[in-house]
Amino acid sequence: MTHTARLFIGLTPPPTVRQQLVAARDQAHTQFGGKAVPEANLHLTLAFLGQTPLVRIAELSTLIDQCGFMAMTLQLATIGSFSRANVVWAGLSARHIVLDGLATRLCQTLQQHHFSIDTQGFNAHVTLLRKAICPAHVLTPAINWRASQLSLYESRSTPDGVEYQVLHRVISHT
Ligand code: 2AM
Repeated sequence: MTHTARLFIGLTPPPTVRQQLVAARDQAHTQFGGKAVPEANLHLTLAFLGQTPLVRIAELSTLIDQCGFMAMTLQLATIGSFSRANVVWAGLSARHIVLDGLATRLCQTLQQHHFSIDTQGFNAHVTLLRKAICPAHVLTPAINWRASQLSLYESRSTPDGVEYQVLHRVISHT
């Protein structure tokens, strides 16, 4: 039997940004209902790998170290939803070339190394609510996020819901 873990790579918000995301989440929850994403789970997914052999985690961590991650500033200024996935999210006001480049680079590198990866187009967002949808609107106040932590996460199902554990991180101080 191959032992696997459900993995993804994402940006981890610092505590100050997390608090602002919680405020935006609570405001959206009051308006649109659904199920609030726990504060500890708030993140921005860059690449979703799904079930991955545990023996490949060290190799994956090295590839993440080598992907050239540099801290970047993101402005979350919109609230919107994916109606098919039934989630409400906070998103960017415009495409972010550096962020898009990082997602593309990660995806290409992982594919070159034969990791199976979800290749649906990258659409940067932080999921705030599940089982809810809403019309697109402006997030006020906007959230300025100096994104300096890139993480390899394991997603685990527990009786209390899904939990994300950081298995590896890259911190950029630039
Ligand atoms: P989300 O970013 O919209 O919340 C762990 O499941 C994380 O990976 C979640 O943040 C989830 O969606 C994201 N994700 C991206 N592609 C996924 C996929 N094909 N299946 C499950 N989760 C996916």
